[in-house]
Amino acid sequence: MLSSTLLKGNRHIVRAATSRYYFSTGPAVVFDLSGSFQTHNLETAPNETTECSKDELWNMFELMYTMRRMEITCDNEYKARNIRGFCHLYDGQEAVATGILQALDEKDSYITSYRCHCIALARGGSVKQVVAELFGFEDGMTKGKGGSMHFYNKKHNFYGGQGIVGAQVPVGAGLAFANKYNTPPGERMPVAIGCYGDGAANQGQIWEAANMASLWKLPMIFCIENNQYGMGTSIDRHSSHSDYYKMGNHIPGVRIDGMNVLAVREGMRFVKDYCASGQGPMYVEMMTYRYHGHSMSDPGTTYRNREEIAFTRSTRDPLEFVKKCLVDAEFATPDELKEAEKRIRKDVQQQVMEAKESAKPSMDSLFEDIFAKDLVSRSGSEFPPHIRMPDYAKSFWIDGKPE
Ligand SMILES: Cc1ncc(C[n+]2csc(CCOP(=O)(O)OP(=O)(O)O)c2C)c(N)n1
Ligand SMILES: [Mg+2]
Repeated sequence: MLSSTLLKGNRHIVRAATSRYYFSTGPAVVFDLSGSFQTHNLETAPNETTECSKDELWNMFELMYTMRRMEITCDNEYKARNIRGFCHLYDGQEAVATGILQALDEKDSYITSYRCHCIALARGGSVKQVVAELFGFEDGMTKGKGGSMHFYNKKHNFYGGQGIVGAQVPVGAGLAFANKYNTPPGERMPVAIGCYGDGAANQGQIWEAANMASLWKLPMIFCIENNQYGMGTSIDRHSSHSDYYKMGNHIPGVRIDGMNVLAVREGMRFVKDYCASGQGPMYVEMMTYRYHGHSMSDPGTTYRNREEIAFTRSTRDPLEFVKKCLVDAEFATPDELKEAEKRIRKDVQQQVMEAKESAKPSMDSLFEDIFAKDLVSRSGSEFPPHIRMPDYAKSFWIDGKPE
């Protein structure tokens, strides 16, 4: 059942602003996090209490509710055929990204899988930019040329959005290498976090990246978002074990309640401290759940039942949890929360309308922002040589049969 425990009240903390979702001032209360963590190969552990101010908690709620509404809107727009192609939604997992983003800052590199809309939103994006990208419009975060799986924001150190399962992990280790390389010896390093799913976690490339990260003591966080399922396959069917936080073997690990945003934030502060101080990488397992199917082509109910989804929603929902924390701490009344939800819903709707007013990218722009720019003919009749176009001569059909 959802429970938040307050320990004692009214301590003052101030944290510097780094973006609209990070600022915080004002009195704080202390929340109990006991039972939220399990550790592997570690002598210390994350704090089992956390201080949180009113502004911080409101920020987390507002970001998480915006994520939830944005994903629900994407679902509707997909069903209305305004969004085509792949589309993997993040609802249910909002506390994971939000807590991570609260514990890290924008100097830390972030890379993730195809389930990336909400991270793009929080790392310098807007609902309009995310949704416009899904529509394939030029106001989108990657100018309408990336789509659902390929968000990217270098200014905010967000490196995507990867369609190939697990591919982001070695790239993440490369980002960690760069962060170490560019930091003077002895100084705290920015960390890199590579998020991937339980289904990806047994891939060979991840072991290889972990080996190098450990050997070179890279500030790399191997973050497994364990939502209990790969693409239609439960962890019992696809993994010979289920203790993902122990998968680094000698690399230390932490398992965190990924439905409790305060536990994610506190746990990730601990992990960041460890990795930034030069002790090497760490494995993190976030215990979470996704409400939608794997992607839009998966109803999500053939390999799990509706009761399981309903039970998780009613007992572990990350948004209901943060709302309960706000009310318990007397940071908000239920009416204030309803008002805020109404305001956010309206704002998301408004931004989606604005996204719809954007246009398709021009034909010319299709060949911009690619490495092989110089090879491109601008005549419009030729394509860059590295793009294999259909051979119409071979695919010409006469009377329903190939020529
Ligand atoms: C190399 C590769 N193999 C297979 C796929 C197809 N595929 C996409 S997601 C997925 C399952 C991944 O599950 P998990 O890692 O648990 O992530 P989740 O979708 O649950 O977030 C598969 C098999 C792919 N995109 N890339
Ligand atoms: Mg999964």
